Amino acid sequence: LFHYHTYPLSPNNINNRCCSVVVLSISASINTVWSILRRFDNPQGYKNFLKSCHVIVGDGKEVGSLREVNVISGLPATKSIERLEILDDEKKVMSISIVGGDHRLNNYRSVTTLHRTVEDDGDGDRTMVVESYVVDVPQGNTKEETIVFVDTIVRCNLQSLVQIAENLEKNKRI
Ligand code: A8S
Repeated sequence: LFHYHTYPLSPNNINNRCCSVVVLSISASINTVWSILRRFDNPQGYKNFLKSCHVIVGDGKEVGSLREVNVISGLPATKSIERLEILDDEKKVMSISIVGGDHRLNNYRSVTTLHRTVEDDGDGDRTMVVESYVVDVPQGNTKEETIVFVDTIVRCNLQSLVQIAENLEKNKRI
């Protein structure tokens, strides 16, 4: 599954592209986590920086579907147009690319994969979520600044995914 997190970088843009990866462990089953993550039509279900989302092309499940997301106020952007690149219910892989919007993240692509792991201390299900991305370094910024900015957003999103999945899992057990 980890080969999904490799990106072709051509020699002529390697200097102004950057990539990174965020990994978190979740105390919930892979199916519970996937049920939240797979909703291309509802990213605001766990991403706190988003206020709304509309699918504008496709059904939100087929590759090539487009969504327009509206960002909460206070951020350096108001909206983003995003394309579904991979949605694999069997392998639990999702990938999106950003194709428009009024932000500075050009040629952004991310891949999120889920991995079943075992609990150290008990018999509960655990899932590891791995999200990697590649993006152009905006004019006037360094690679390091770009990675700090994007890692912060991705980490916030995944931390929120952890909370929601763990709550859903607890409620299922009752
Ligand atoms: C995601 C990942 C990212 C989203 C970023 C990096 C974004 O929605 C926010 C601020 C921006 O400046 C860019 O998986 C953009 O959502 C929160 C509007 C794209």
